Amino acid sequence: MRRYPANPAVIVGFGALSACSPQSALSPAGDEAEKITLLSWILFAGGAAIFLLVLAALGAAIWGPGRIRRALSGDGLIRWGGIVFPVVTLSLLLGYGLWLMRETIAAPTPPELRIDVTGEQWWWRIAYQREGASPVSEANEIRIPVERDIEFTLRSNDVIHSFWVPSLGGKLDMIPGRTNRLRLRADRPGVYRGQCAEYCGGPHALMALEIVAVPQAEFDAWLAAADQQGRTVDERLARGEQLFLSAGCGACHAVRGTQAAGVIGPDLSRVGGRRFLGAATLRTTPENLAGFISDPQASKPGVLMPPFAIFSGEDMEALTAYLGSLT
Ligand code: HEC
Ligand SMILES: [Cu+2]
Repeated sequence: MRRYPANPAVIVGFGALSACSPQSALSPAGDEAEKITLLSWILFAGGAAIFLLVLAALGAAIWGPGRIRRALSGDGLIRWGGIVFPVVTLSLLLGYGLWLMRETIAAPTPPELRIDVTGEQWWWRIAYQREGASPVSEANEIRIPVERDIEFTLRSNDVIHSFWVPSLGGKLDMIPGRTNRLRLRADRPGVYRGQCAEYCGGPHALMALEIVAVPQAEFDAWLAAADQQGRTVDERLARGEQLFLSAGCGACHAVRGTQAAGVIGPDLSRVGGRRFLGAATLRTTPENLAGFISDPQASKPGVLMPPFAIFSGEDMEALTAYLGSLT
């Protein structure tokens, strides 16, 4: 059998990575997540205590004096330790967990913002609901104002997905034909990474998302700018837009202010302003845009976008410059 060297650098490295990971239920950045962190620690501590107790009983059963060994092998231990103890502990924990999470399920106050999130294979369709105005379509990156109660309306268009941003709160399944609601709140600005938490086929592991929490004023300005899209562009960007429209990208993608109004793929109206492409798979750079367009399978195997290896170098430059300008 091969033994792995216990390299302290590796162990310390992993420890440090997990401690500062932005996707961790143990680094909460909001009320909901704090409750879950508390519950997690209670479960860890309780689990550890029971584990030690079982080890102690095992040791006593093997090496202990005859009197203790007889007691451990009797019916009493099975009745009390095997039935009564688990039933009581698990019932108390269930009650405590439900009590702790009651506000996530039925919030007493109306939300300050509603965002619809629909699971798609393998990306996230997003719509910001606005009072007195039409919703704003987006994809994959969710902006929210800090210190506001946000209600996420979770649905699915195909199979079961699960919405989970651990630093902000619990996870909730997205089930075809059902609408689930999840309340989250970010206490401080930051980028919180999430992940589809229910296997949904193919590149499920590459179905991540980011929630970007910003101050309210910044959020309002960002959302309002959606109505001002369709700006004047320079020659190269105009060429890029024309390539985008003539290549048929608009059959699947929408860009506000253009004829492209497809709904099969992610809305690209602000794709250049997102940190990542392909549901948090690739950094948004001109090179990655070009690579994703000419061969999406290479970066996201199984993805439902066909390859477009039809563009010359110059055309691709114009196309990616255009997409990058959509912020
Ligand atoms: C048949 C439908 C279809 C066509 C046509 C299509 N795409 Fe896509 N595209 C998709 C789907 C589906 C995704 C989502 C991929 C994923 O992340 O799973 C996608 C994702 C993308 C993304 C990443 C968006 C993001 O925010 O993650 C870009 C950029 C993109 N497409 C550009 C293009 C361009 C440019 C064209 C035309 C040359 C094009 N697409 C044509 C279906 C299509
Ligand atoms: Cu999934």
